[in-house]
Amino acid sequence: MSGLDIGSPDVVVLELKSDTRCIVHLFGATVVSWIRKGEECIFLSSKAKFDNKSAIRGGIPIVFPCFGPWAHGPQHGFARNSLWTLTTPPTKCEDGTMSATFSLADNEITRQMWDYKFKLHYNVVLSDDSLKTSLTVENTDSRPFTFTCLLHTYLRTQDLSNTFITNLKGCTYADKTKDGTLTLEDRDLVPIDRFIDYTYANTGEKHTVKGVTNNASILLKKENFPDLVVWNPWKEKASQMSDLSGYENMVCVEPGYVNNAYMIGASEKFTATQILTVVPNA
Ligand code: TA6
Repeated sequence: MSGLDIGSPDVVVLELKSDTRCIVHLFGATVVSWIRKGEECIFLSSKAKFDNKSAIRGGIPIVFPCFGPWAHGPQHGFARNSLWTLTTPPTKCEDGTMSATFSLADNEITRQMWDYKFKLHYNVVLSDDSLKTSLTVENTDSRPFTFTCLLHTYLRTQDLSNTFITNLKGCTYADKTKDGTLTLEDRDLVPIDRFIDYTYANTGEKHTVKGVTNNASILLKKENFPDLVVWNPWKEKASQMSDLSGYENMVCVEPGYVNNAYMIGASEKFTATQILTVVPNA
């Protein structure tokens, strides 16, 4: 991966076996690699920057406290543009998985944008065939606040003409390629065959992304992330993004709590989880 320095102090490696590992960059607590049985499952742009200033292009960026354009700060909020802390180093668990935990608390910079006290906890768990990432939002303020959040997952694909997403039929999506027009999804399998920027509301707990690396499939399970965003910038938009290479080998399938803001009371916690599981040629 060009640009990623695995030896950097900002890089954390969870190695389960010689051919199964996950790499997390402390900038944004961004998962930048998930290799399962020797196959890379996550897309990371070869032009991604690792300057600890701009969001890493690819991997699993964490979106908080706002999905999309934000009046108080950068698009998709500050979580993916902040240096997180490794709170629990990679640890082999009794169930045979490898786990690590990261955290981000409010600071002068975040409070200038958004004057609330909070703590984010991010748990990454690697097993033989799965990668589980859980985001917990803790309101450490004396006041309630609202937020939207999402895991902006970039999956690596083999051939987009063989890439489809299941279990969206009957859901309504805002089509951001058509000014947010609300549309009913009537297809059993959603192809990735054009510029796509769809925000589906209240989808099911499970979606399969067919035709990813090595022509396997990835089962995406989500808990407390009611919505799902699907994005591929396609040729024209991709050519306008200086840090994106290879739109042909990626699809973003993003579990989120984005259609409605979540109101969290003082001292309350919110947790949402994504579990990605590789399903060999089904
Ligand atoms: O998740 C889809 C989306 O909101 C698209 O509209 C596009 O903006 C994409 O995220 C990437 O956003 P970024 O700020 O990372 O360039």
